[in-house]
This record gives sequence, C-alpha cells and structure tokens, in this order.
Amino acid sequence: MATIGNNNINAKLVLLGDMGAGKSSLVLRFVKGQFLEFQESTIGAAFFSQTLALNDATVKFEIWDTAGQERYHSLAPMYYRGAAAAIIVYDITSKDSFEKAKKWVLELQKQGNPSMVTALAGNKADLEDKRKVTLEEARAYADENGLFFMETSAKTAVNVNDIFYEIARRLPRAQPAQNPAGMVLSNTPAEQSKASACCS
Ligand SMILES: Nc1nc2c(ncn2[C@@H]2O[C@H](COP(=O)(O)OP(=O)(O)O)[C@@H](O)[C@H]2O)c(=O)[nH]1
Ligand SMILES: [Mg+2]
Repeated sequence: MATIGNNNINAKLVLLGDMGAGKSSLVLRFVKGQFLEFQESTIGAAFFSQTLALNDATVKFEIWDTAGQERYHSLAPMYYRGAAAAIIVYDITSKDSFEKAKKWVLELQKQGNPSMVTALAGNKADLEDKRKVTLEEARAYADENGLFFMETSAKTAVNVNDIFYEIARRLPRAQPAQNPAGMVLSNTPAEQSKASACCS
C-alpha cells in the first residue's frame, strides 16, 4: 500500500510473471542500470528499493521481485498483498508467458487490492524477429482489463524507467489520514483485522 507523508510516498511494488520473462532483468535495469545475458533465476523472492522524484512527490518503491516457478506460487500472496502496484511481465517471444500473465491478472483481480496500480509489461521487445505476441492483442487485452501496458526491453532499456515512472504517476496522492498514528481503533479482533485490512 502507498503510505504518504510530506509528499514522500512509499509504495510496495511486486513483479509477477512466468519464469524467464525478464522480471529480475527489469528490476536490475531500473535499479542499477545493468543487464546480464545470463541472469540467475530468482529463488523465492528478492527485494530492492529505488526512489523516483516526480514534480509533486518523491516515490520510494519497495520492489519485490518474485520467482516465476509454479512451486513458489503459494508464496505470491505474501508479496502482492498490501502492494500499491504490480507489474505483470510476459515475454513477447512466448505465447505461453502471455497466457501465464493473464492468469496473474485474474488472480490479482480476485484476491488483490482493487486500487492497486497494475501494469502489463511485454518484455524482450528487442527480439522483434522472434515475436509471438502482437502489440495489438496485448494492448486490447490490457484495455479490456484496465491495465496500463508497455512493451519493454531490459536489454536495451526501452521503456523500463518509463513504466516505473508511469506507475509512480498513477499512485494515489496524499489524503488526510483517517486516524492519527497510534490511536487505538478497536478492541475486538474482528474489528482490528478490518481496520488493518483497510489501512495497512
Ligand atoms: N533479449 C532480451 N533478453 C532478456 C530481456 N530481459 C531478460 N532477458 C533474458 O531472459 C532471461 C531470463 O531473465 P530473468 O530476468 O532471469 O527472468 P525472470 O525469471 O522473469 O526473473 C535471462 O537470460 C535474461 O538475460 C530483454 O529485454 N531482452
Ligand atoms: Mg527472476
């Protein structure tokens, strides 16, 4: 969830998508400006942070880069729960990875936070000659599902900063706090959990 103070926004962001789609490479490009031809697969998840300055706010992203393998799927809710933003990544040279991306979209729609800013990234846009997913079909799918969409390349850096900036721009801006910090909201566990579901 995005938390706000003095126009400093802390935003938890999660990357989801098939193994090999380029999630770690996108994060590495965004955070360190690097690219590795042989990026090691992620085990469980990895954490990074990066701050972006916009005109009206500073956004500190707390980025969770998840592993795409099926055996880690049950861990995913730990990372997307409470996230202010998600990037669902597929590889434009793999239909299968696009189908997996659609499954992640469905899962977030069912279980995620409805105000989450969700982006769809068609990565490996540099591999035009191996393309299997057209720009048009991905864009149509994104429009139907209220996602914002960009094709990216972690290799050439095309649209990598742009996608994070666009997410930062779309994060909800400061709203006065409903309850001052430290106030006891309720005494019963049921109400407490409602309160934390709403505001954590
Ligand atoms: N050509 C190309 N290769 C990429 C790109 N992004 C990632 N890769 C390669 O794809 C492989 C998988 O990338 P990785 O970031 O580990 O994918 P992850 O499993 O989704 O984290 C690695 O060999 C990367 O070097 C890209 O934009 N273009
Ligand atoms: Mg990875």
